[in-house]
Amino acid sequence: VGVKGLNHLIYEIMDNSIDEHLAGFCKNIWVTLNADGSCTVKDDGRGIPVEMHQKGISAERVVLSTLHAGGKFDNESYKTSGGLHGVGSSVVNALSNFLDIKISRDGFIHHDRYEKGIPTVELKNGLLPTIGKTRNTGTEITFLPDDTIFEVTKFKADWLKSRMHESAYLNPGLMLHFKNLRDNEHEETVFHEPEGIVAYVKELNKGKEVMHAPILYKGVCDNIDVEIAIQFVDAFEENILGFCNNIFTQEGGTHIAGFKTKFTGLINTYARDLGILKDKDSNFTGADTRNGMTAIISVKHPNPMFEGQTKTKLGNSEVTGIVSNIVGNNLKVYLEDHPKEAEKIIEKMSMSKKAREAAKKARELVLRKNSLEVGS
Ligand code: 0RA
Repeated sequence: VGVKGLNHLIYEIMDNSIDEHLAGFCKNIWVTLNADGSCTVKDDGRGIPVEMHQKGISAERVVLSTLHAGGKFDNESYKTSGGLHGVGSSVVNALSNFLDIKISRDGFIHHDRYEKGIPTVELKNGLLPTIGKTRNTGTEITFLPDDTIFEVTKFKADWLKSRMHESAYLNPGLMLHFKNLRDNEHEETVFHEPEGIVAYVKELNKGKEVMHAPILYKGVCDNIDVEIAIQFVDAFEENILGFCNNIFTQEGGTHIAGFKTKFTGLINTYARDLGILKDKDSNFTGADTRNGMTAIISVKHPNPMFEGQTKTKLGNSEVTGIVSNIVGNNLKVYLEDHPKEAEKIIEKMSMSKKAREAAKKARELVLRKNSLEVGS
């Protein structure tokens, strides 16, 4: 009921439109903060189905007033639903003073409206009334959060814009149009990132000294889509962001694990083959190989399992091997095709290894000296 939850209402509606994009039918999403405090999310997808669905109720009513109705209509074309909560628009509806919906489909604009989750429009033969004709298709939802439930009712425009920008990076074919019509805040921005996660990595590394052009790996296996972008900078922090179905996996998971293990393993093999690591040398640790690394690992999974305290840890075990294979197939080729970059990157790992070993020795020396002094 705080401001985070308030903004989340928009994300739930937006995510449905993004699902429609993932299904291959929506190119634009318009999100508008209206002067009256409501928010409009519009897309140019197929439009939520309006035909009679069950017991004389329009399909749209089932989606907007039933928990977990989300993607159950058409599982085949509705593959990569975020699925974090899966209750989406019906929850937004229940938590809104009003929710108004216009669906463009089959040549008509179909209209429905709810107040605090209860429909206020009369159906005719179980069908929604139409309020005009159209050649377009799409869904337009306007809702005003319930001020008796939420502690605050003013959406955070900055958070919303960041989220829209993130969605643009993760969905390169999608255009997200932001508009603020609130008093004294008028603004219009379009988020479109045709370069996808490569552009995301560049943005994260802005102002830092980058060591090479971003590396991009893409692969599909068993209906699971994997995209990885990597760029090293001349710094020591490690910044690896994971996503599953556009959801940021704060707690990591199997995609991140698969990536890290394979990356470290392959670098060690490569460094030994080239004689950078000698027989007497120990391996690079995972942290050695990731010093200065910025990476995005984005997977699209038809049936994601989210675990952990905040359900932001990807749990699907098969993902580890798939990500690992994709890294394995591509990283070796990259290193062989880009010897100059490979040398710079591995040089940095060697430095990290040396620094780590020197620090360990120094620490041991201090501890030994200290124990001698205590003994005497
Ligand atoms: C279920 C089935 C179909 C479309 C949608 C849902 C759909 C939902 C939302 C929510 C926001 N925008 C949306 N756009 C589409 C497919 C219906 C068909 O086969 O035409």
